Amino acid sequence: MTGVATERVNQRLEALHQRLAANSLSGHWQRRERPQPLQPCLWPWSVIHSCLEESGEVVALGSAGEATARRTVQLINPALTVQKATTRTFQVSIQLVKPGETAECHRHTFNAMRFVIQSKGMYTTAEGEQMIMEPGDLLIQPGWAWHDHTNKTNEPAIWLDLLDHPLTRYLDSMFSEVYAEGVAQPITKPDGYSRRRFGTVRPKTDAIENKAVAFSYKWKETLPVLEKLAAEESYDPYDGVLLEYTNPLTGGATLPTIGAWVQMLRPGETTRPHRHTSCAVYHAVQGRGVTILGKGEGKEFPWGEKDCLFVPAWYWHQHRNLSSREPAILFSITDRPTIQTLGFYREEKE
Ligand code: GTQ
Ligand code: FE2
Repeated sequence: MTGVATERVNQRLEALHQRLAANSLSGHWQRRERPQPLQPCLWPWSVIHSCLEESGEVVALGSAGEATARRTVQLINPALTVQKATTRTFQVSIQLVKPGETAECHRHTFNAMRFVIQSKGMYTTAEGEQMIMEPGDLLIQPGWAWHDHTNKTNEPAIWLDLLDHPLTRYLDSMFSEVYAEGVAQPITKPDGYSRRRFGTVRPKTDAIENKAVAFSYKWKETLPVLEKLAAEESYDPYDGVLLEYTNPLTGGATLPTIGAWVQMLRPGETTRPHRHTSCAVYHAVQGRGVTILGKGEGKEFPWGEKDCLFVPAWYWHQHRNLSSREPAILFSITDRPTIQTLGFYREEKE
């Protein structure tokens, strides 16, 4: 083509781009803005906790005036400040309810789990059932279950909120309702109602209608499983002694969108590196260690008790327990159920 012909084509191309844009169209050949890739991120507990404590002094809980419906400090991924989210699909926040307070009753389409950090008999009521919160317990309130949190003890209660809220917002399916008949719902079910009906030994029924039910997993039952499997050397080279909190109805993932896992790294253990197309947020329950991200010249993320660490999808990672005497325990949540359901799950092992 001659210089003049090329110039003519360029002019037409420029005009075409303008016309496409003016009509909400675009050419495949046109560049788009790439979203920022998610980076690893560590949130030390000392910082989370001091901010949470401070919020306890200056942020009122409730529905009046400036008060907030939930007093939480949210883990924000540096690449997701606009969305105010921990990952693209789930949110991890740390909630504080002080003595005498109630986080008022409501329900929403997104699912919620709570991993208890500090509580001496605080409880959440879900669908009319009071569920006591003890450190290490995991509670589930599936979408559209009424829930409120009441602290009648004389100690502040703190836990992790694990929510698929960002995914429901992305899908335009986030709706919620405030309970109209009071701050807390009435307790209408006896203690242990759900555990009796949905545990592994349960009434024989042909059809369980719901896909998810309010439930609680007790730490005093989980910890001995970790300890005994460790003693039996029943471990995975990539994850140590790894347990999944299975959905009581399906036996599958904890929630359709988020899996909750807990793992024990035996004294001195270093897991082998692997990577997968799901991401995870870890919370150290006990012990001290380091997570090595990347292969070869991996970057080390040291963690201690209660610290939180985000490991993005497709990052090589391995964990090391820095103690030669004590086991380390990591609780984690992962978007793997979402990724797997959609057929995007891949894994590479070294
Ligand atoms: O405790 O019900 O962190 O509805 C965000 C939304 C906690 C809760 C959060 C919620 C809750
Ligand atoms: Fe809620």
